Amino acid sequence: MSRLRVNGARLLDRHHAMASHGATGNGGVVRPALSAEETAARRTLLDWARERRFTCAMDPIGNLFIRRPGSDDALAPVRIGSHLDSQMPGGNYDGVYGVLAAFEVLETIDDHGLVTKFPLEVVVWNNEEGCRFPPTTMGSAVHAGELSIDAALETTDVNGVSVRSALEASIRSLGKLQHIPLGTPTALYLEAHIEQGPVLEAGGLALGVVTDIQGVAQFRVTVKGELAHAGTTPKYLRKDALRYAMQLIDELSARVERYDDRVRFTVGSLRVFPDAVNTVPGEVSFTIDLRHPDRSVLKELCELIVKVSTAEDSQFVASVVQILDSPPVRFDSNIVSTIRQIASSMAESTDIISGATHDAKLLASTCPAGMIFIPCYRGISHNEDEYAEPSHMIVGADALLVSVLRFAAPSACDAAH
Ligand code: HGY
Ligand code: MN
Ligand code: MN
Repeated sequence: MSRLRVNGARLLDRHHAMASHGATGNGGVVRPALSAEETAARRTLLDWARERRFTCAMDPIGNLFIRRPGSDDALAPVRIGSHLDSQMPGGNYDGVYGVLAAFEVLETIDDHGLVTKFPLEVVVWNNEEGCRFPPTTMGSAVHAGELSIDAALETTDVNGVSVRSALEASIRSLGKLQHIPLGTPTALYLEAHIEQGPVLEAGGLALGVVTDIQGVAQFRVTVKGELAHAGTTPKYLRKDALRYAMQLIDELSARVERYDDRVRFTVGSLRVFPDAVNTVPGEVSFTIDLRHPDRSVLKELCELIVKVSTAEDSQFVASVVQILDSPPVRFDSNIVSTIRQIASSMAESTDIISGATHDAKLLASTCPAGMIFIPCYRGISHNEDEYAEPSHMIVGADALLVSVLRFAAPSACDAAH
């Protein structure tokens, strides 16, 4: 059998079809978790899977599992996948590339009638982005037992819609699904994803072997001042919550970024109450997204955030709630070395630490896991200009295919290599 490789044309066709769901007309998508747009993307994938007679299942938090049986079907499955939800707006590669590369792997194996010892499952994790319903990686965190399903289901978006009601509405449009319990075992998990950073492209590299995912902590800081009239209130009487929040953000970013240039500090959301042009803001809340690859440094920086934010002040009261505490993770060394050997035999590749977080981080707490990166244009992501070369999309899927066969069907793998 000639070396097994994916059907690149089919992968690109399916990628083009998927991009229609939530298309903005500016090159990207708005496909928030459990929205009509993401539900349509899920339905499209499930229909492709049903044409293949793969079985389609969902767990109680809305993760999808598309299964092709193995010769020893009682074994825990080898799982590959990513997410279909996007930022608002987002690009056409973050998450969806990994789902389509995984589905293409299953189709290629099916096309060649290969029998794998392990069952194979493509997984679509629910709400990886966490922008509609915080936190990020919600579905995989519930699957891994790191987030309670009740807390997740009760989470609401800015319009007060809960995950529970959005999930119930979405399920009604997905067609017939088997229902499986939470936390079913996984033999091993692999995820293909765009790098979302500049390293691979700058190095002229086609594949990244992900050794670690850096840690991420997220906070919401609330500052209370006093509502006042914009025209009548002199400066000395004002308790302008926005002014204080701005000073706080300046101080926090200066102190955190003094640590080293690996720190990533982002204030991505700022809410002002009452958000009126002629009223002095009485309350402001802002989020902090803090990242670092070193567990102890991240812990120290989190303590600094809380200490500085809640420092005594005669006029203002500031409170901090941590919304995510996700330490760095190192992937299983056998998985990493296998991917490294396969990737280096296929293309210019290198080891890399992921700056973005992924569902694979949560899976790594339940089974051996690993990731394969492909470059993206100028490292742009969470942006409609996100772009990956078709040739990189295909070689990434090929590396995923050979890696899956190496673990799930060792005998067939010689043919694939
Ligand atoms: O936040 C992240 O790193 C991911 O893209 N959701
Ligand atoms: Mn992603
Ligand atoms: Mn993302």
